[in-house]
Amino acid sequence: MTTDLDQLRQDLLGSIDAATGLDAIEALRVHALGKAGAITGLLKTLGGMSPEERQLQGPRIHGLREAVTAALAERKGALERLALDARLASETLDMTLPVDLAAPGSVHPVSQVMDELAEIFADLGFAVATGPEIEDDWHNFTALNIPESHPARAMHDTFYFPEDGSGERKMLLRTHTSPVQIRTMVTQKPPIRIIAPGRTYRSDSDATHTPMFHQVEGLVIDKGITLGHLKWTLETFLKAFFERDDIVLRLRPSYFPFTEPSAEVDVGYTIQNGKRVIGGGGDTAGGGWMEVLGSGMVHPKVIAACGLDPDEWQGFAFGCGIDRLAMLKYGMDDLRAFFDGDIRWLRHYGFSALDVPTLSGGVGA
Ligand code: 2NL
Repeated sequence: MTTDLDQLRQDLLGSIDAATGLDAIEALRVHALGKAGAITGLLKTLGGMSPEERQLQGPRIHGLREAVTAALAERKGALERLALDARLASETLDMTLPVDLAAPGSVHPVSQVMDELAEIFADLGFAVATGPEIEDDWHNFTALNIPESHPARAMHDTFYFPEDGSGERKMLLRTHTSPVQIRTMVTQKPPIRIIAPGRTYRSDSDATHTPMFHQVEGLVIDKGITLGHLKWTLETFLKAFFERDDIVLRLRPSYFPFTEPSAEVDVGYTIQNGKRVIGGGGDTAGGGWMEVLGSGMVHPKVIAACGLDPDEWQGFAFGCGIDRLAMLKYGMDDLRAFFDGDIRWLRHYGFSALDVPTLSGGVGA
C-alpha cells in the first residue's frame, strides 16, 4: 500500500507538472478526483479497513488528495498566465482607428440666440425672467393699458381658451412676453432690470409669421430713467449681438398702448454680395434701414396698474422677435424652416453644444 501510494503520488504530480494545456489539467482532475478517480477509489476503501489500519492510511490518502488538488490549482494558474502572456504578445489594438460615434445633437439657432441675449444683458446687469405661456387677459392685456374694446386685442390675433362660465378672467396663450414683466413689477420691488425671452402665440401663418414664435422683451424700472438710457442700452446690445461697432440706430416715433412715447427702432444695413448685412448704411448711398425692435418709456398707467407710483418710478421697455434676430445674424431666409423639425436644416444651421456663447469680450461698455 505504501509503495502504491508513493507511486501514485509521483505519477500524478509528475503528469500535472508536465501538463501543457487546460484540457489536460481537467482530464487529470477527473482521472484522480472524479467519481471513478484513483484517489476517490482509495477514499472508498477506508470504510472497509480495521480501525488501526484506517488510522494509519486515512491521513496518507487525505494528504495525497490535498497535494494533488493544490498541484492542479497551481498548474492551472500557471497555464492561464502563460495563455494571457501569449495573447498580450500576439494581439494588437490600433488606437488610431476612427471611433464610430453616435450622431451628436446640436443647439437650435433660437436657443443659441436666447443664450447670446442672456449673456449680453447679464453683462448690463439684467436678469432673465420667465412666466407662464397660458395667461389671463389681465396680465396679457388689461395691465398693459389694452382695455376690453381696444383694437390691439384684435390686432394681436389671440388664441383664447373656451370660457368656463365662471366669469373669471379669460385665459389665453400669451401674445407677447410682456405679462412676465407685469408679474415681475407686481411682485418685485424696483429697481428692476430684466429680459423676458420665450414662446409667444398669435393666429397668424405665412412666410414671415408662424402661430408660435419667440420674443424677447426688456424692462428697466428705476428712478430718473430717460429715453437716453433706452437708446444707449439698445445700441450697446445691438453692437454686441451683431458683433460690429458700426451699428447705426434710428428711433422712429410710433404707438404702443403700453409705452409713451413709443419708438420703432431701425438698424442701418449695407448690401454685400446682393445680401443685406447689418452695420453701416442707413441713409448713406447703397444703404437702408431695417426695423428690428419696438420700444418706449413705460406708460404711467402700466406702472400704476402694477401697484407702483408713476411719479416715483419710471422705466423703458422694448420687444423684438428672436426668430427674426436669428435670421438676420445667421442669414436664414424662411421663418417656417425654424419649426419644421427637418434634421438636415438643423445640421446645416445648428450649433455645437460646445459652442457656448461666452462673448468673452463683453459688451465693451
Ligand atoms: C414689438 C414691440 C414692445 C414693450 C414691447 C412693454 C412691457 C411692459 C411695459 C411696457 Cl411690462 N412695454 N413691452 C414695449 C414696447 C414695445 O414690443 O414690436 N415687439 C415685437
